[in-house]
Amino acid sequence: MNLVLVLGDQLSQTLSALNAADPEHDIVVMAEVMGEAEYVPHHPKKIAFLFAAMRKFAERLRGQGWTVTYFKLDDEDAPQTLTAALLDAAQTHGAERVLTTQAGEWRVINALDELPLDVRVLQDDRFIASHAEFEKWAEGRKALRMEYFYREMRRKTRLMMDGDKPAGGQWNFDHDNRKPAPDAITYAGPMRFEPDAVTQEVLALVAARFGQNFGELDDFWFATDQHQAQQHLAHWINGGLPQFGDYQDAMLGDARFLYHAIVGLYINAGLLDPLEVCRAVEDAWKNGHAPINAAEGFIRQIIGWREYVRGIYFREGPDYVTRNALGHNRDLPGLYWGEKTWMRCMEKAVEQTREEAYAHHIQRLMVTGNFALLGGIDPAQVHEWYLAVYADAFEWVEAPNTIGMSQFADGGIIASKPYISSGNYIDKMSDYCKGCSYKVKDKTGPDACPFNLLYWHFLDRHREKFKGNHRMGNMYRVWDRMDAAKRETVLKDADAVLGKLDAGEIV
Ligand code: FAD
Ligand code: DLZ
Ligand code: SF4
Repeated sequence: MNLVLVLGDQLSQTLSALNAADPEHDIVVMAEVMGEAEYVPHHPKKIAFLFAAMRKFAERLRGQGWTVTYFKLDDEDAPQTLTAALLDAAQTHGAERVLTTQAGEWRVINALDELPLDVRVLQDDRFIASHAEFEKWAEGRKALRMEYFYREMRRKTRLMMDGDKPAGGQWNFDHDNRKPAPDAITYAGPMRFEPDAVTQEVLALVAARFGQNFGELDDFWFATDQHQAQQHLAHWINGGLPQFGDYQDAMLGDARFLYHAIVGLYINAGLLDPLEVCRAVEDAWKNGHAPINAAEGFIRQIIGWREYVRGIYFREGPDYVTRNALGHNRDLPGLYWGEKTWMRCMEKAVEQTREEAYAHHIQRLMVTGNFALLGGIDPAQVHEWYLAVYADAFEWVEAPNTIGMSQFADGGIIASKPYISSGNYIDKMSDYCKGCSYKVKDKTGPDACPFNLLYWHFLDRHREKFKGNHRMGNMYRVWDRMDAAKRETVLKDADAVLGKLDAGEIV
């Protein structure tokens, strides 16, 4: 008899560990444990989502004839860690062997590795590329650029292919995307679900145990099972997908979701299958419901970016999250946890993060991520913040996005240049600047947008590192052409902003 460990982000009927097990003899183990719930201060909505989805998944397995040992967090004598839960179940059932699908975090992989039980780890085949395939692709390449990997994945999945050519004659239709924020949004946003009895019980537990964590628990609306997640997907394909590409990078203070899919949390937890999601999107394009730039842009995020960052996480190893190529060491300012800021873009991005456990990619990359990078914040603290506050955050996907793409802390494995911008970009893509206390047009002085000041400060302080990067040559030429006195003022004003961050003053 085997124990079959199913983690909170492995809620898939097709999970390799379940496929390898025998419902007649083997016992599924699922555990809500403090060890997972508090190693970073997860957003209460994220914990509630996972616990409710775990409980419902366990019930579903039972309905299919599986025996499930399920540890609830508030059970008397509940184990505190995943390994303790397995040892407890092993003793109760006299089991010596554990089947498990590889976890999405080195911390958990290593802990399971050290168990005094025979642990058989199976590949997580919910992904399109295996570790071996990614290694084969990466081997011998000077630079691991997502775009080339993506083409391999298109060929492998046959998604949007016309024979051996990409549909529409191009692999990438991004030049049709990235439009600035529209005046109005025609999509009502993600499907919202009334908490059922299971979810309500979990909400009460989370309120009692994690109510102090950063994040609102009220107004919980996430899907918590496969069926609901599929309903939401159909709703988004119908209403959101057609304009997903156009406004993918736009930001609006009063429209938190724009045309985004809000499927990351469901796919990552296992409620939706990534390939099935892509096929549904491909069908919508084939039926003429969605334009090619929307369908291709979306599919690229899933079979391109999502698979690619996973490949990097496992290739780079456990020390990836500690990298700090730019030597940044400033503490994460309190404004990330909701303290007052005068920067409207940051205020809005953090506010919706607190309320929804969600912000879209450009808010993460070009607002909160950009500010942390320009401000020289310690990437490990930035990483922990992203891992804690988003409902879709698991280390295999969060860390490469934060450490690599956003903070350039891996020295350029993922990004060929740092994702930095002045306030100008934020102004172009959003309506944030109109209501801001700072003036986006001011380059120096007391009202100058902090992004404008810190942008040049970043470039100036990292000149040695980036002077040879031909993609940044233009930025340095503009800086060098600036009047010397003005450069001095910019650096002085930027230092004042950084000084305020260090002193814990409002910025
Ligand atoms: P959409 O914008 O509608 O995109 C569709 C899907 O494509 C997403 O659900 C996701 O599955 C996939 N996708 C898009 N971009 C990426 C990407 N860069 N990497 C991996 N998958 C991608 N994504 C996570 O799933 N978990 C994270 O913890 C996470 N942390 C991030 C941290 C930072 C600093 C940044 C810049 C990005 C991060 N992302 C993360 C990527 C991206 O921001 C989210 O996937 C996306 O915002 C989720 O919202 P959505 O489902 O509405 O996505
Ligand atoms: C994120 C999370 C949380 C908050 N709680 C649990 C839990 O109690 N039990 C569990 O099995 N999984 C949980 N998870 C997800 C795990 O942390 C996740 O499986 C690993 O980080 C690997 O991705
Ligand atoms: Fe953000 Fe600067 Fe615009 Fe204010 S002016 S919203 S700080 S980019």
